[in-house]
Amino acid sequence: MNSQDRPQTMDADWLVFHPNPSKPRFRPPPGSVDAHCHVFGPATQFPYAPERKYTPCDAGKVQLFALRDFLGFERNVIVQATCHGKDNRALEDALKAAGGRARGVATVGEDISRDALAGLHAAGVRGVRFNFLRRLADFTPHEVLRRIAAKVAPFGWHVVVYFEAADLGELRPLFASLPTPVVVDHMGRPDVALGVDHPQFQAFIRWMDEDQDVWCKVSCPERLSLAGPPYDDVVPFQRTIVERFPNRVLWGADWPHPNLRGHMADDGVLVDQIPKFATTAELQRKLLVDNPMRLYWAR
Ligand code: 0GY
Repeated sequence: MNSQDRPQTMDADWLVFHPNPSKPRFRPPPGSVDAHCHVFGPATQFPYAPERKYTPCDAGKVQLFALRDFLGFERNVIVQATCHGKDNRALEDALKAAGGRARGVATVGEDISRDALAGLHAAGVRGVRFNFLRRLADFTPHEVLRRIAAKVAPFGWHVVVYFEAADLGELRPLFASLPTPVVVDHMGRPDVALGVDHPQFQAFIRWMDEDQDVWCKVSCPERLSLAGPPYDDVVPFQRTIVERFPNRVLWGADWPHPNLRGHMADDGVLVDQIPKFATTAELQRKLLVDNPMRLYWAR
């Protein structure tokens, strides 16, 4: 069987998103944006990419928009997941169906034309994503990434990056060379066992201090936590970043939570974590409304 022929059915060990998340007690401020979530398939309409490293369960736009409303959010930023490769059709379809209430982050190759980028822009795409986790994507040469960033910069887009904390030192020169803002997924995946004072997390903070074009998603405690729900061991990391960089932080639920192991996150519990690290109404408004609106809806 070649990769094109791989079954589109979800992996045997795949954890499906929570069937009935709890209703959060925390009420997000009006106009709140869930700035990191995905759509998967449905595979019959939008097949998963041949080069994917995993095959998820279908998790489409209808379910995403229902969750948005249930959790008390008004908008989504839908991020292209690696299982769809550079085929952004499921993303575009969801953006168009959202009627202006969603923006997108796509994955593109360096051969993409200006017209194709303009089409993505019209659909609501405002960024491209580069993934540096080998379990998720094959290595793309840095010069190719730079050329893609140069192509999207004139559209006012930014670059979203997903990497492991240990790789930041090696990647910083690449990020510094990009002509766009850089948005970091999941706080650069700190090792929470090390604590916020450890040089690893302090290097991340120093980077954000030194480069005003770096933004951070204080998301995915469910991936980083060693303690499990309600993920209190991740709060000091989130709180440090939110209080120090209140104008460059975003939050996302990461539904449908690809590749979780051990447990499936309750999206309501994730929302109820927000006031633990964004402790004032002003910080919450910046995190959930002002910042994502500036980055995704003002361009
Ligand atoms: C996330 C995290 C993961 C997956 C992806 O694009 C993806 O496949 O981002 C992960 O496995 O850690 O942000 O959804």
